[in-house]
Amino acid sequence: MGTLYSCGRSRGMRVTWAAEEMGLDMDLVLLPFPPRAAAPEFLEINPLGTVPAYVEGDMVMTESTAILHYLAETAGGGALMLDRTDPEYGCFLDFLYHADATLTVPQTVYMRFVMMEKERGLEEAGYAYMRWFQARLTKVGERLEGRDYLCANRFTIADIAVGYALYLTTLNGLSDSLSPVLAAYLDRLMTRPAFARALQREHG
Ligand SMILES: N[C@@H](CCC(=O)N[C@@H](CS)C(=O)NCC(=O)O)C(=O)O
Repeated sequence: MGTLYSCGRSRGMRVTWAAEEMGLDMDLVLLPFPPRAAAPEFLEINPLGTVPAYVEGDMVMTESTAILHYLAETAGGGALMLDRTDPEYGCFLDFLYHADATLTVPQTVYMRFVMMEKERGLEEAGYAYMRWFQARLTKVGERLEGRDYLCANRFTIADIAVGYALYLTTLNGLSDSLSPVLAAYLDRLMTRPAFARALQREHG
């Protein structure tokens, strides 16, 4: 059994949600935010101080989407993935990586400069990243026209990875950026019992 170090509602929620979908047991260690400053002992596990960090034996993983990929392959029996022979396999990987690099990172820059560190006087940069994020929603929006899930007509970890990026808008006030198609998709994901259990596990 592995151990997940995380903070409530952080990108670690991708992992707690996936674990609930898979019925996978893992220890969850919740840290105060930001762990880099509030839990300095965590730097011994992840020198970056970021969450999530997933530890299994000697292995330490610190990228939420890579952890999803690893668990879906090794513990989930492939049920939440597409096989590499699937015609949509490339598309599946593309959305898996798109989730953090393109859809989450610009929101974190917005949150940093507009919400958390206003005193730095970089709000304009934060708003520029907000607009960047809004424009980048086009690809998932178009993909979900007429589809319930991103790939192969079924729920996969690509939906968890992208779904978390959309869920983040409900925490940072950017949910008006979601088109009706994206808002309906997010609702569909958030009503999954495993999503509710993951929230419950993180917050009691
Ligand atoms: N690409 C990494 C990013 C990890 C990351 O930056 N996590 C944020 C929380 S969502 C964090 O730990 N921030 C605190 C900090 O930067 O010190 C992932 O997806 O896991």
